[in-house]
Parts: sequence; structure tokens; C-alpha cells
Amino acid sequence: MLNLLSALEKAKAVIISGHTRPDGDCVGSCMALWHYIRDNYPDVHAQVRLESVPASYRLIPGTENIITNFDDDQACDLFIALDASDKARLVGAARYFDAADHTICIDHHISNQGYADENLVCPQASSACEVLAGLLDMDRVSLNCAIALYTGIICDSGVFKYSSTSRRTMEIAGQLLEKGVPGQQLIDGVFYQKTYMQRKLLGRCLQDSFLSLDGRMFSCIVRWETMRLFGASHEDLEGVIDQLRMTEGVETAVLISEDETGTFKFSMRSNRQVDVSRICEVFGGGGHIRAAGFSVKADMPEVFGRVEAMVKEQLDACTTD
Ligand SMILES: [Mn+2]
Repeated sequence: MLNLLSALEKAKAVIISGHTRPDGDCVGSCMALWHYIRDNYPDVHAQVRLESVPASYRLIPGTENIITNFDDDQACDLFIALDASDKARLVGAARYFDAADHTICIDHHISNQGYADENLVCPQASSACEVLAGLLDMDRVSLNCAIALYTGIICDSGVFKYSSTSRRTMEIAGQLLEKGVPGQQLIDGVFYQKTYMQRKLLGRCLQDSFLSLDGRMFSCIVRWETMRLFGASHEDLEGVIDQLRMTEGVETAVLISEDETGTFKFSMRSNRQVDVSRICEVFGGGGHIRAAGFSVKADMPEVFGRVEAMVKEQLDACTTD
């Protein structure tokens, strides 16, 4: 069993990193470990190196200390990778991994082969934060460390919704709440809080959306003109497609957004029956069975018609089975 604390006792300089395009669990686990080291090992120099952190995760305390470039030759005697399923996912930080005297990997991805000197991979855990929490002395976890862990857990478990959520997940979350973690504030901040513009844009999208295939497909087309009017970028549409998907009777949701070059980005989601990645692959895109996408610079109504026909074909195959 990996003994993180005894490794920290021996360390002098620690570099902490996670995967490319960091998400809440990645940022949360890295920052939680950073706080834990700063709070309990004042002689250890620790730094977190990640690609730039999306705004919604900056409510995790201390993220302003994250170093987002990988240009220098900073040496360390201990490198700790969190939430990164293979070394390639460390991207720029891999050079510090290679140069380190000792490496540790803490993760929950089933595909992780164990690329570090010491590895703890728990595929049944909800999050890297849950795995990390099990290695720390809970009596020495500060409020800032607890906030970081809690944020990672809610992000990767969809606020305790996904099947990876276990009794253990809830017990750890309970211990973190006892530290004073502002649960509602964090959940609102990460999942529900939008800007005024994003709220109005969501309203506009829902207003313009339309059903087809007997109410089983729900689509929305956002032209560049609308994006320009709202001063919106593609990220401002995040969450819109789930509003379409989580509609009674709907099996497949399609969100189409146009950019200034006339390129149309198709995002697709399905609930139970349609393999949307199969459809998106036809147009050079891809993804997962229930979430996929592609981009085309073509006759959008024609492409939309083909997508709709493919969704219908899959739905018809399900009902005749
Ligand atoms: Mn994760």
C-alpha cells in the first residue's frame, strides 16, 4: 500500500501535477495535496503545475498559485501525479516527472497501468480526491484542503449522482462537511451559477429549440448572429444541451452552434438508446455513446437532415427489437 505521508516526510521539493485540460477533480486533488503539504510540512517546498484552470474551478482556494508554464528546469525529489491515467496526459509536466528522483501516481481511472515508481489506482473510487482523502490524516486536513477535496468529489460524481458514488464517497464527504466546507456554495458555484448573459442566452436557445421524430429528438440551432448579439463564445453554451436532453420523452438532443467562420459545431447527447458517437463519426467527429460531437463547414440544414435520419434509424431499430 502506498504510504504518501512517509514519502512527504522525506521530501524536500515536491511537484504536483495532473492531466491536460484540468477538470474539477484534477484541480481539486492537486490543490488539496498542496494545502496539506503547506499546512503540515512547512519545510517542504511544493508547487502545482497545471495548464490554465477554467474559471468555475477558481473557487478552490489557492489556485492563483498554480504555475501554468512548463518552461523551466525546476528539479524535484518527489513528483506526484493526480487524476492522470497515463504519463502522456501530464503533457508539459512530464519533463518534471522524468527528472524527479521519485514518482507517485494517485488515480481512479481503470485504464491506468501504473506508470510511476509507486501507484495507487482505485477504479471503484468516485474521484482522485476520494483516493487522496484516504491517504491523508483527516485530523490534519484544513478547511482549504477540505474545500479542494469536496469540490473534486462533487465534480467527478456529478454531485453524488453517478454510479461511482459509494458509501465511502458519502462518508468522506461527510467528514469534509464537518470541517466546515460550504457545500451549497461550492455546488452552486461549480454547477449552477451562470452569468447574466449565459442565462439570457439559455432562454433564447430554449425559445428557439424544436422537437422532431415524435418528440424524441430535441434540437437547437444557434446562428453566429445570435452569438454575436449576446457577445457569447462557445463555452457560454455549456449546459444548454443537457436542458434539451433532460426533457420528458426526449431520447436525443442536438445543439448546433455556428462560429464567425461559418463552421457549425454539432453536439449530441442521448439518454438510453441512440449511440451518438456512431453518428458523429460519419462526419469526422467522435466521443462517447451518450455524448459526442463534430464540426462541419457545409450546408448545415442538409447535414442536420442526415443526422436526424440516422437518429430515426437507430430509434426504429430499438422499437422493432
Ligand atoms: Mn477524476
